[in-house]
Amino acid sequence: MKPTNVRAKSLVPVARGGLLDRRSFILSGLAFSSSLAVSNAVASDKISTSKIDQSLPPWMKTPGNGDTEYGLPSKYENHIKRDVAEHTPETSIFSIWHTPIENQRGIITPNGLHFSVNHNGVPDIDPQKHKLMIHGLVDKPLTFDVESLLRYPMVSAINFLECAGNTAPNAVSLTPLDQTAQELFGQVSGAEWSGIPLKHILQEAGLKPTAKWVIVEGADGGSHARSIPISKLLDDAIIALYQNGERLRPSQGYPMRLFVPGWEGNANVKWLHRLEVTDKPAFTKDESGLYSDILDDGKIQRFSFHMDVKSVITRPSGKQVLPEKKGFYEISGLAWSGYGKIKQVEVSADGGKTWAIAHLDQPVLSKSLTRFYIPWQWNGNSTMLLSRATDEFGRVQPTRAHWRDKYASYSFNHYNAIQAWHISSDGVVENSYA
Ligand SMILES: Nc1nc2c(c(=O)[nH]1)N[C@H]1C(S)=C(S)[C@@H](COP(=O)(O)O)O[C@H]1N2
Ligand SMILES: [Mo]
Repeated sequence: MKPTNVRAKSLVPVARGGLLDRRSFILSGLAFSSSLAVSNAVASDKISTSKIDQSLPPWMKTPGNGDTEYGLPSKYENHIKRDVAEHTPETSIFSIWHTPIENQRGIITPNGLHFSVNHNGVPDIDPQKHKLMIHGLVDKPLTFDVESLLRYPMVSAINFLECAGNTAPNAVSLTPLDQTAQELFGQVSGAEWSGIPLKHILQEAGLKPTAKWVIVEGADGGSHARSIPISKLLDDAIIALYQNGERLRPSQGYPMRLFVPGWEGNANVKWLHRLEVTDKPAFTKDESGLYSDILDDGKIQRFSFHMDVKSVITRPSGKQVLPEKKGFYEISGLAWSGYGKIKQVEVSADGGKTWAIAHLDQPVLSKSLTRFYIPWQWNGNSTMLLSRATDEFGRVQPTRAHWRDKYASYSFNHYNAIQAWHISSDGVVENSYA
């Protein structure tokens, strides 16, 4: 970008606390030529006005290196990686890897950075030996190998995937933990998933009139399994074989997984090998234990498949530091809903007293991550940044207090409350309960 060094003239406030109309950046001709350490800070008084440097950097004076067969990110980006949640030797097989959500732009998570939850480790499956079986209440039981499935017509869709336990620390910890967006929100990712609509496979097998549910089982030692209503499988569920244009990564279920758009992560059974059509749910260990929600009155909600509407500001977010007071920043984040499209994201820069509508980046897709942003001029005082998403069905994120009223105090799945980041006067961003 060419530094133009034209100062802000028409900065249009849209809410208190310094939130600006998004055209402020463009209309005022602000140019940001030098990037600052942390956050996507915009320093209007650091715009370079020095003479253009005509000397050549060393890499312009010699031929470059050879390329590699499978590309990797720049070595200068090596610090951007997944982090694994703390575990003990007893729980080490159950691993939770968080995606560095604050370093992602757009709505697609690179495959190597997709979050991952593995109850029984990551199996090493030979695709030549892997089989998918479908049996139970069908006219004709079927067995497929990977090769024959790859010959079916496929569809693709960009969807988010979120673990029911994403952001659990904010549900259960009585005081807000000082953690990053990655640690708190990193169990959600976005990808383009390609595969075979389940309805084609179910139709081929022929459903008996009593068929209502399918018990879906993975080929990991420990056999993660879930009961899924037939209606979802006949709707938008796929047997996913590709993720962002390449075959699934082992940690995402290679060679195939169930993908049920908008539904809680654990229903998206990885390393898929068996579909048993039944008339009732099996109440597997995975659905009756860890993944049933305990309500405030002690009753248990048997199934809570949908991931509800949710959002988080990813920049600035937990443990980042705003480098400059009275600086310009772009507040940016992600919103999603397991029911459909995001209709609106509101942002507050004064702790929730006033709100402005953020800009939604295209494309805004159903059951997909949606990128929002809004310009902000920080006045240097301590404050709180919040985001509140609404989906196309009018579902709005609750406050943390409302969320906690609904569930038992120790319940932690499906936490979707409004997130607040506290900004201290020295620019430190910290997780907060508004
Ligand atoms: N077979 C199998 N499928 C599984 C799991 C598992 O441990 N085994 N983990 C589930 C959970 S809890 C989640 S959140 C998602 C995570 O998918 P990802 O690892 O591709 O992000 O996979 C689900 N499918
Ligand atoms: Mo999960």
